[in-house]
Amino acid sequence: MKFELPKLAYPTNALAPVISQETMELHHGKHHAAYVTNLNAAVEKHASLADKSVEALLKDYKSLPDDVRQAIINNGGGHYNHTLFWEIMAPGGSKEPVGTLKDAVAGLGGLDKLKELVNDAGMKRFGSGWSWLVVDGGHLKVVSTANQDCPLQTNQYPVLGVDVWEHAYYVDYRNRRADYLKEWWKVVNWDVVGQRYDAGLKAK
Ligand code: MN3
Repeated sequence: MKFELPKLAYPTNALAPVISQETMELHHGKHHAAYVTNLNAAVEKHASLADKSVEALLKDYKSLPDDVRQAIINNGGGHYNHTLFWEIMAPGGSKEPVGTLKDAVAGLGGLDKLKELVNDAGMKRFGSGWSWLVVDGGHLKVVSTANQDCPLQTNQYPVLGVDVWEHAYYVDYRNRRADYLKEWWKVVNWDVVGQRYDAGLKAK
C-alpha cells in the first residue's frame, strides 16, 4: 500500500464535546480509511503514478489518465483534505492566530470576521464539501469546494479547512450545520494553521 491512513495525534475522545468520540471513530477510522483504500486502488492501475505524492496528483490532475482521474480527485482529495483536517485540530494549541498569520487575519477584518466568512462559505456550500482558508497568489482568501475537491487543484494552498459533509457533524449536531461550524473553532490548533500559512506563502 502506497498511501496510509495517518495516525491521529490525539485520542479519539480528545475533541469532545465539540466532536464526539463516535464521530471521530467513524470519520477517521471508516470514511478517511475508505478514501485511502480507494486512492491506492486507483493509483495502482498505472505504474506512471507510483512515485507521485498526493499533492502532485491533485495539482496535476488534468494530466492523470482518464480512467482514474475522477477517482483520484475524489479519494486523493479525501485523503489530503482529511489529513489536513486532523492536523489543524487539537484539544490544546493557541486559541487565536499568532505570528505572520495574525497580521493576515487582521487584514481580512480580524478573527471574528474570518470565522464569519468561513462559516458563511460553509453554510452556502450546497450538499457536501469544504470551507477553506487558502493562500492564493500570496493573499489569504476564503473559498469553498464541492465534494472532496481540493484547493490544490486550482493552485491555492489550503491553510485551514472545515469539513461540511454531513458525516462530519450529523451524529453530534444532526442537521444543524450552523451550530457545528460555530463550535468547531473551539478545537482549531492555530499553531498548525499558522505554520501552514507560512508554508503557503512560500509554495509555488
Ligand atoms: Mn469528512
